[in-house]
Amino acid sequence: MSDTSWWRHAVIYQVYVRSFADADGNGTGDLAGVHAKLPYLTELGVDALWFTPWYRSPLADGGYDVSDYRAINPSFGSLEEAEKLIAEARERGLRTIVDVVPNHVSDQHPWFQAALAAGPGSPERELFHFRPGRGPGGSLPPNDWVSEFGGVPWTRTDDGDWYLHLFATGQPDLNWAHPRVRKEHEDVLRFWFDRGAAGVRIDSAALAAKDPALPDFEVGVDPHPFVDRDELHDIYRSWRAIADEYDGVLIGELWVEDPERFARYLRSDELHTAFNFDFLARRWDTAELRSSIDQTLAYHAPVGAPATWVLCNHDVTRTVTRYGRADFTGFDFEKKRFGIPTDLELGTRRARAAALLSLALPGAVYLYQGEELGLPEVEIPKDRIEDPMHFRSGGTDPGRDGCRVPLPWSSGGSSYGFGPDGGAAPWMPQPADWGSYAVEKQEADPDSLLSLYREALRLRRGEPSLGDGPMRWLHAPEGVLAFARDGGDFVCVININGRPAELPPHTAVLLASGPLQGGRLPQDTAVWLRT
Ligand code: ISL
Repeated sequence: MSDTSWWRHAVIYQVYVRSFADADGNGTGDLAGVHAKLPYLTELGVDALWFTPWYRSPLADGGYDVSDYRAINPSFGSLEEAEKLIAEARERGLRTIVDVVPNHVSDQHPWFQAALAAGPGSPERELFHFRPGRGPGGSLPPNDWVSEFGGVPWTRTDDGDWYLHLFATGQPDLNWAHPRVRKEHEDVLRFWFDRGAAGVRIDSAALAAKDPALPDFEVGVDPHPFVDRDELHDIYRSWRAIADEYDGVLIGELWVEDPERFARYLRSDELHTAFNFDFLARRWDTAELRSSIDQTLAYHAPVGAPATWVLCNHDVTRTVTRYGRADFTGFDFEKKRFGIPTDLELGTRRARAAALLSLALPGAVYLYQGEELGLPEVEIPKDRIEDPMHFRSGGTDPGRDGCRVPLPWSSGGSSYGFGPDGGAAPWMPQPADWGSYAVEKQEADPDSLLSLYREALRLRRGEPSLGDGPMRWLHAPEGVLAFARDGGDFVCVININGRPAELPPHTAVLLASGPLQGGRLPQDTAVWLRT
């Protein structure tokens, strides 16, 4: 019998296809590469694979600019390969999550090309947000909104009309008030559920609906002209009806700050679950992390949705780097700059402890590829940066390529095993010490981060009380957090910023993120205990 609530306690591995494994040696990761590594993923012990967009795309924003949802990007493979991959992964117990991007398409999408060709006032333009400009000769953008990537979110076409793009110029926003836009996305959902997808990750899920008047932004005015608008709930209810036909899961990437408004999407007739980004934005501090955990559990409980724990993804600074930065004080999107001093040894100790913490908390966990290897954020040479965020910041923000560097599978070779030896150089350069993080090396080392993840995931599978379910805080010394699962039989203790701590009496160590000191738990270390 299929477990329809698997997503409530799953560990979902995020595959950034372009950087995972390159089987054909063209420098870009591909589906054949993922297929070849299915044994690795099975052995790691995750439950599902979430593929960042693998569709046809000019890759102006790493694939979040889709030109055809029903085709695989030719540099990644074919639709047949995707179907085969979904089926074979499922045979190994790995479910597949696909990514859909309702807010926008690529400027190469046939709809947008047709809209450009058809000209101002045409029905083709109604699928997007085209407007005349303001000011003399319409030379100013139609409103004062700011792009999510920084700068003006409007681009003027040759015929004088402007089009809205909340992200890069090559990502025109769709008009969700248009029935064809709704219908098309419903068809796309069915297309991928019919091909075996177990769920859908919904990109920028809070942005798709817009105030049709596209008014200037006014601070504090509710509703916001383009964030978290009520129209979205109706859209996601129709998606849920489709997902339910397939027992499919809807996972929202929902940037909604107010926890109560966030939770409004998590309902039995809307989204099943959504990423919780609050946790990864917190400083390495007991009070900070505890308050994030308490708040997360508090707003999920009343709606009956499981919490989720995300330490990293393809948009944020790698965990070991984040936790190794003395000045890390919260969301780093806006604060990213070149040359930030980082203590990677410290960051790695903390990332190891954070892994055990997040895997012991109630709910589901998202694991971004390379986190299990402790990869650091890479500082990409300026002339190799591709991320539109870098360019829209005027070149001050390094952008997000530094967490998207092709994985090292072997200690040597021309691309550290990412592609065949002698194949094309990886699309993003790998740093000189990349081989020291290689899978091959970590597999042979019982103390590696990969070995820690494997063991933690193995234990988690054998502990039915982990994942979804209650937890109870235990008394702990200052700087230390301790909580029990499984009616008290399973305990996680993490020393965040305290003195070396005694372990609770009558407990046996199941797993530790680092060495204990004379039986005591040092700072930046977590332990799983059986009482
Ligand atoms: O990375 C961010 C900087 O502002 C986030 O706000 C990010 O833009 C937001 O999380 C939405 O991200 C998603 O949609 C983007 C894409 O670039 C990201 O990679 C994706 O995760 C546009 O499709």
